[in-house]
Amino acid sequence: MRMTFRWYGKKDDKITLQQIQQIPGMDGIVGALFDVPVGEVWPLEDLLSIKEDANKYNLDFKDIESINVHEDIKLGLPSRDKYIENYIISLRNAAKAGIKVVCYNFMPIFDWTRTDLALPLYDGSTALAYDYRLIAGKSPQDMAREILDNSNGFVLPGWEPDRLEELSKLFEQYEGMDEDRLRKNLEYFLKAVVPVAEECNIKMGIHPDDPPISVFGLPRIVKNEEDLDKIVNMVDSESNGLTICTGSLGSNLKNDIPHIIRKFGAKKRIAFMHVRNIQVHEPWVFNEVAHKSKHGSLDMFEIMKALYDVDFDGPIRPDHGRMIWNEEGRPGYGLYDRALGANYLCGLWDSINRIYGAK
Ligand SMILES: [Mn+2]
Repeated sequence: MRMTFRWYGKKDDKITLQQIQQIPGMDGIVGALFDVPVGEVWPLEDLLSIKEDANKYNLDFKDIESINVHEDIKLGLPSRDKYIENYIISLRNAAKAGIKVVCYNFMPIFDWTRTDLALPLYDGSTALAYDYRLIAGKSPQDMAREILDNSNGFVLPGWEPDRLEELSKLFEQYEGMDEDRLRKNLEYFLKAVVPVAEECNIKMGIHPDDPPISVFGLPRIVKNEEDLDKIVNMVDSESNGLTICTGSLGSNLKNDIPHIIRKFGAKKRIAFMHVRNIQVHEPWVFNEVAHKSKHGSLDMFEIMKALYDVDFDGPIRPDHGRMIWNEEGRPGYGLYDRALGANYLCGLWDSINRIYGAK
């Protein structure tokens, strides 16, 4: 596997490539072109420029998170074909730049939802949290405003200010959309892009819904094993893959992550791993924690052992970290706690390979 670190680019990330290079065991960065509006083509030269910068610090750039899917594709509007064409050109450009994995999601309107971006934990650190009781009675606009006000001045992916201005219109467009219709729209998209991804030797990896439950009445189709089954069956190709995000799927304790890894890993359908821990207090009340098993609800050893068992050889990254040591950064994406998380995952991986035999 290759250990990676999500990086927001020279302009938008205060974390430097040198800092990432100094994290033990780090193989590469996960990047994206944040300046390209959703639906537009990703220029090859911009991808090459990230790669060149990363390579200067001995870091690979083989994984993208995310080429976002235009809302018209999710809505199944006639204009979707134009955006799918653009997506295909972006995939071809990505391949030319050496990209192997492209993460995406199919969540209507919101990429992810939290009710608190800085919940104080027992040790003075802060973490992202979700509590369904705090959403009840709130409008999406209230929610969006809260997230924008608490993002420490950073733009958060999926919560770009200009998109939020269109919230009411977007909600109107989704009126009457149920899971089946949304699923059909995903299938239409996959049938168009997966053959190209396959040709380009790229694995697409759909990110689970975060949290994996309907929020504000919007349909959600990447919530559990059953949903994942339906998705991998839409197009029979290893390029039609999954991003297994343990913190997203794991916020529903009914999702057995090691089992899910073994099942889809055996079919070579895991494109990308996001590995982090969360503490689930009761259904749909959870907060993020340090990566170590003892701090949360997930058994991180079992998760890494499952990856070992299925010979996972794709990218993995520590996911959201807490804010520690007075760091002021993009919520979930500071340097310190993610670096600690990466190191913990590397430690588990080394131990597993020592105990069960290096493959
Ligand atoms: Mn994730």
